[in-house]
Amino acid sequence: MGWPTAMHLTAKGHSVAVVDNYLRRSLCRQENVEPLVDVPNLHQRTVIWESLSGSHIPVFIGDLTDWSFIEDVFRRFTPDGLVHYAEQPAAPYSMLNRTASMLTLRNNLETTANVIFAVKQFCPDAQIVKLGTMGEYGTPNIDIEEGWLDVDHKGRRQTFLFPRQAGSLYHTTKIMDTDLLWLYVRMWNLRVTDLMQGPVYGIFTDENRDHENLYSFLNYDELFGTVLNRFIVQAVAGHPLTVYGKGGQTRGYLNIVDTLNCVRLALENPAQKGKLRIFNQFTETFSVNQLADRVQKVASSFGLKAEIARIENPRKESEDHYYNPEHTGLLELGLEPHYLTDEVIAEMIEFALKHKDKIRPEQIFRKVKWDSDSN
Ligand code: USQ
Repeated sequence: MGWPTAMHLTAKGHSVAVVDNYLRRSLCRQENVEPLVDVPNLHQRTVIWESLSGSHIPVFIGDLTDWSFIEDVFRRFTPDGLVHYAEQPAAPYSMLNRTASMLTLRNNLETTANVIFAVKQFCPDAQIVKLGTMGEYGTPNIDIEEGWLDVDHKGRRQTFLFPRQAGSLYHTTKIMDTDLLWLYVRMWNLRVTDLMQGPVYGIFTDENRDHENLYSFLNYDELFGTVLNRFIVQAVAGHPLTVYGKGGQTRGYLNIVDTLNCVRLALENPAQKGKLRIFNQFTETFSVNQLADRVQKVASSFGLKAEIARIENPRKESEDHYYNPEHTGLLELGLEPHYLTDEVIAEMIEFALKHKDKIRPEQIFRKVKWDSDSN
């Protein structure tokens, strides 16, 4: 999401620099799960974008867990606001084995802590927009509020962070990030927006639509691919759609176009100083079964069969649960949702069909069991 966000913000008139250590690319290579379409490196992408838009985006390649690197970045480009995406982003990867778990823990917590310290030192008025996850809340049997819960207890009342109970180590690091941010909002009067995002789908944005070299990654493998993107590629590859367990797992989803708008709206309408503002970032909820049915239906209009397979769930999660999360904050800021229509699914299928020869079916399901002994 980093590169699409950078293009989107410059297209809206903001000055943007990007920082990356290619962690996701290198983990994908290490695990032999490449995205569907290879994309150029950031230097090459910025040259293409500058030729199309006239916007120059400085690139800093390095690791945000390295304090001397982050100091250097903030000295050379001191922002009014920053978007922190610098995390190992895959729940299944975080449950792969001990090495992957430790990498996720170290990377995600250290980058968040370094960002907090850098903001305090170099730009204490800048807002941190942090990408959290709806998975922080888990699937509780009560309505999920937008970040906070009023608790009445023995005749007294206080507002607390909404109870959080995640289903993977990755999601748990995001809970820990929220706790770190909340501590330093209270200690140092920072301004922070924590975006609890659901799974994102889609490829095309206003900025990349006609330029394949500017696309974001489309992973369809079991480790880095999210469910809808996976189902689309599976339908095209003739692989049965991999519904885990009963398929009643319900999540809040959003189109990549809405993700970019949510992040921009949060930046352009910053949280007050001393406030941790939390938004639930999704536009509609679906169960896995509903997504599989939708993909099956649209795939059939392309002459694709798309069988649905209910396979043993490699994860440990509720497969049949209550799910009613609030999500009004971003709509109040002006978000105009792009919903999951049949046309959107069809556009994704067309994209996957165009790249059908690059699909490697062995990437689709490699049976990473979340409670496996190899962990
Ligand atoms: N699922 C299937 N079949 C598949 C893949 C997934 O049934 O082939 C199910 C999963 O078991 C889960 C649901 O679909 O119940 C969503 O899984 P996912 O892989 O699309 O998403 P998840 O692992 O939860 O993580 C993704 C992103 C993560 C983001 C999160 C938002 O990778 O970065 O934080 O979505 S949320 O899920 O709301 O926590």
